[in-house]
Amino acid sequence: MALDGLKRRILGSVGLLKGKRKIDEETIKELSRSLRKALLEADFNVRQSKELTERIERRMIEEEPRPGVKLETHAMNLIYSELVRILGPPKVIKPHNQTVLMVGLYGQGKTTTAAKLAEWWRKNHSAKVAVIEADVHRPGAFQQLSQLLEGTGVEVYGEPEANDAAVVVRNGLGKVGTADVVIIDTAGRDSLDGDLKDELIEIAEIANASERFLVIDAQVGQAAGPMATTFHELVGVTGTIVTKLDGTARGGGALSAVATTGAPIVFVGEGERIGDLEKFESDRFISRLLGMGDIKGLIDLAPDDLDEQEAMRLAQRLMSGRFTLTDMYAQMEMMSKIGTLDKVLSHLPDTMFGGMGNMSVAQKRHMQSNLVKYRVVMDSMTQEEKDDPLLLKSKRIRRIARGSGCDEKDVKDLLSQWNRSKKMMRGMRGDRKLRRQMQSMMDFDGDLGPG
Ligand SMILES: Nc1nc2c(ncn2[C@@H]2O[C@H](COP(=O)(O)OP(=O)(O)OP(=O)(O)O)[C@@H](O)[C@H]2O)c(=O)[nH]1
Ligand SMILES: [Mg+2]
Repeated sequence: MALDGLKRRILGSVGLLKGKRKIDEETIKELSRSLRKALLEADFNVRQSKELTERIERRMIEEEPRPGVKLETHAMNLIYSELVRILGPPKVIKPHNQTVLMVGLYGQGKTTTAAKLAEWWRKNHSAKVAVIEADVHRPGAFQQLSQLLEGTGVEVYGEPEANDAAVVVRNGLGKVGTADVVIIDTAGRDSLDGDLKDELIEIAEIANASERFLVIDAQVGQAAGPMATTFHELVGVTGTIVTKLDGTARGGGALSAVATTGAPIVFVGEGERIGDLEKFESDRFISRLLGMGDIKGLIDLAPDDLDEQEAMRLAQRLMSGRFTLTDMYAQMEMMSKIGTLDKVLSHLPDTMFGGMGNMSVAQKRHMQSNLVKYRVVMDSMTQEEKDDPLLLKSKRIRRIARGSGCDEKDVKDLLSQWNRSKKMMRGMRGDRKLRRQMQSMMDFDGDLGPG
């Protein structure tokens, strides 16, 4: 993952709090200075770095950590929530009736990203997608785009011999404008000179696009802010796409651009191939960036009565291999305590609950009502049975159903749910990447030092 440098420096800054029980003014100042330096080095702009650290400083003074939460963890949580705040809430883009205009400077990845986006919508939403190549300046642009999309079923419109981009856009819309999503790729330049400005304004007017995406190379650095402002003034940027996050240790510049335009990051590019596109979710991005993992986010969202240690213990149990009904009960209880399943699921690795993150709203509701039922059933079981559900034979299942006022089917459903979860947990244990992730989350509390 990119932005490794920032992570290391933030951890280093927070490490200043190590072993401290109470926060003093001097330490806060030092932390603040160190954080600001970390942000600047990751290409956040000066104003933004200042605002961010001032907010964190103020919150460090005003907000007490929850009982049992270490100062370092507290600081980390504040930094996390402030970074997420900068990036704003996620943007929903409907896969129909959508015209997307791609803009950006020379070589940032517009054409590649136009193709990636087209394929993303086609594949994930079965949308009918077309791309119009409106770059009449770069020789071979149409060919580049066609090659990227070869064999995907995305329609490509272009006029390789044309020299008026506005005409190409008008013709293209006439030809493929009925697709669910139409993406328009435009020309880039070293800087936005007069000609390109006029051309872009004209295209934007004809396209009347519902989204205008600014494509920024993660390496752009401090220049990102002013560049974003210029494009924003021309076309009104609605979304930011950061490319080449696979190849750089920075990227703060792109984050600055977001703060400048207010246009959230919608996707990130992580490679040259057509599939190397990721939908952007700020909380996941930041927790990954800070190496906190997704469980950490879950804990931050939990109400005070869900104690942090309990959650950690549960995570550890889940990874330990033993998985009793009681463990599943705890897992369910934790989820129901937190209340909205959605929030929890969005913070867990997909694998952990068998891709529940992809469940529909109706499916999630169904799951929530099951939780209540299962709990009643389990209250009628002995401890032994909960520890080893395989002990339950049909006669006993009937008794439990009667005792809990449920149907036999409910008891059986619970048992098969347990069976499925157990298999999933086993699968998780075999997932080395996930294990490592979980391990680092569990170590997180005690291990905050630079490096
Ligand atoms: N590693 C990596 N390379 C990328 C990514 N996105 C684009 N590229 C590469 O960056 C180079 C430029 O990409 P293009 O899509 O042609 O950029 P552009 O903005 O259309 O360029 P112009 O049309 O010349 O303005 C190509 O070599 C791409 O393969 C990415 O996410 N990761
Ligand atoms: Mg291009």
